[in-house]
Amino acid sequence: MHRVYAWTWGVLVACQSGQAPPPEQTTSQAPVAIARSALQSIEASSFLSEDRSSFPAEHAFDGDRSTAWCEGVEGLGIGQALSVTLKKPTDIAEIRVDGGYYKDDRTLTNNGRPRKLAVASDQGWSVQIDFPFVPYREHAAQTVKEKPRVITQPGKATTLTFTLLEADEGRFTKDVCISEIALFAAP
Ligand SMILES: [Ca+2]
Repeated sequence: MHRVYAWTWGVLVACQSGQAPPPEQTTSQAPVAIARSALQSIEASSFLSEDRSSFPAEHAFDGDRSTAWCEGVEGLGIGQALSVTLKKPTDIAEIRVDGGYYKDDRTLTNNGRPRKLAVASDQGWSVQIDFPFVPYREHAAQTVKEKPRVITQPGKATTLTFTLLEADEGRFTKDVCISEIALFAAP
């Protein structure tokens, strides 16, 4: 079953019919950031490649908001997917996504942005992420702890697949981009 979350400014709200938001975590131990070195592989169904630059899947996991994965098919890339495989099964506690190309204000607004992503684990669970538009200036001011996040229950995964379900085109292109995805393990 899919659980659907939407976030407003820093606030996570469960949107499943009539349910209250998920309770705050009661553990005093915070989720632990999963290092790039814990990742086995990063792949995408397509990526944008232009004359002087390309936007491969690895750019979504390099810790740098000035680089991005951009899907590379015609139109908004609905159904295009990004997959990350960890070196061992891991209890995923949080997933934080930059839903757009957050290099700077112009880059963000010129390019396409995801509006809804599906996140599926190879261990059988999945969630959906809704993205309201967050202007660059507000987003850039967020620390990693403040970034909007999806809280899983937690769920175990070796491979996580992020699939574009809905997207908004940018001012100049329909190439949909994600600057960064951060994964956190249960403590
Ligand atoms: Ca990046």
